Amino acid sequence: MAYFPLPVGRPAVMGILNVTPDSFSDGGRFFEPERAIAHGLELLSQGADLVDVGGVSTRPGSEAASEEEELRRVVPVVAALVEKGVPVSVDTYRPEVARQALRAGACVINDVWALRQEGMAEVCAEAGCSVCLMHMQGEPGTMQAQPCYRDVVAEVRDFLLGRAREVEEQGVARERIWIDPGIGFGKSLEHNLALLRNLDVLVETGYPVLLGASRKAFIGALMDSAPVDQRLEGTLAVHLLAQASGARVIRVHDVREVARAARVAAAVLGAPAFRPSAASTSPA
Ligand code: HH2
Repeated sequence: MAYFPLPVGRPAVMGILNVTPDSFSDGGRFFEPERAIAHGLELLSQGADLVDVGGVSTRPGSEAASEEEELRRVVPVVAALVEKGVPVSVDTYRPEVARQALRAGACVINDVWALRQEGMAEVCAEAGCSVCLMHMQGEPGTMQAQPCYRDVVAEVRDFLLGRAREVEEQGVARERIWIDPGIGFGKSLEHNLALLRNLDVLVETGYPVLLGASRKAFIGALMDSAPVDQRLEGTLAVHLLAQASGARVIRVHDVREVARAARVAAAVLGAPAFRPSAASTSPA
């Protein structure tokens, strides 16, 4: 599959697979390739539509691993998952990692730098893959120090539209482009809330919107400082509201719970393609 066709009537659920020693919520758990592959398959069985493989943590304050190390972490896991029929996206900003991951069968490049690295758009254009352009103010090492906007919603929208236009000029097909406000990437609590409250502004651009807020710090802050492994309810609330606003992809750690909730939400929202069939309706 060269690109990822989005489902209609419900958001695609993107399961997070961090093959890193230091990611903010699951760092180290899936660092061994066998464990990573097993977890990717588990995410699929829990209802993920695609699995997002990342080899470099972008948590606030993180330092990037080398390209060689990223390749070593990511490519074998991508190849193994693809071989087992899992649709795979790769969370990277490096063109060489994207190139090798696409060659191994990935169908989406998810880039927190919105394809700004030299050569990245060309690699994606040539492969014909889907791409996710994410907004970030600053860089992971320092982005949470003092995020500052005049109008966060307008600035994020304008940045994403500008990037979409540029990557289209570099050969990426318009229908392959997704956009993402980058929750927590150079944003305060109020910035995150403003973006979530006004997600329709991004949806109205016509590009499919991806939302990734799973277990992030602002959810903990709104849940009496709940630790990272106890933020499920907040994660559900944020992604279901994003779904109601029109998000087409939701990127989460807790795939089983979010996928089931999203299915119910889709029925309530009235998406015809997602009503249970007559045969499967029982009174219970
Ligand atoms: N968030 C993270 C990483 N990649 N990609 C997109 N498109 N949107 C996001 O919001 C996003 C992302 C950070 O979360 P996680 O992968 O769990 O942590 P880490 O960066 O520490 O590996």
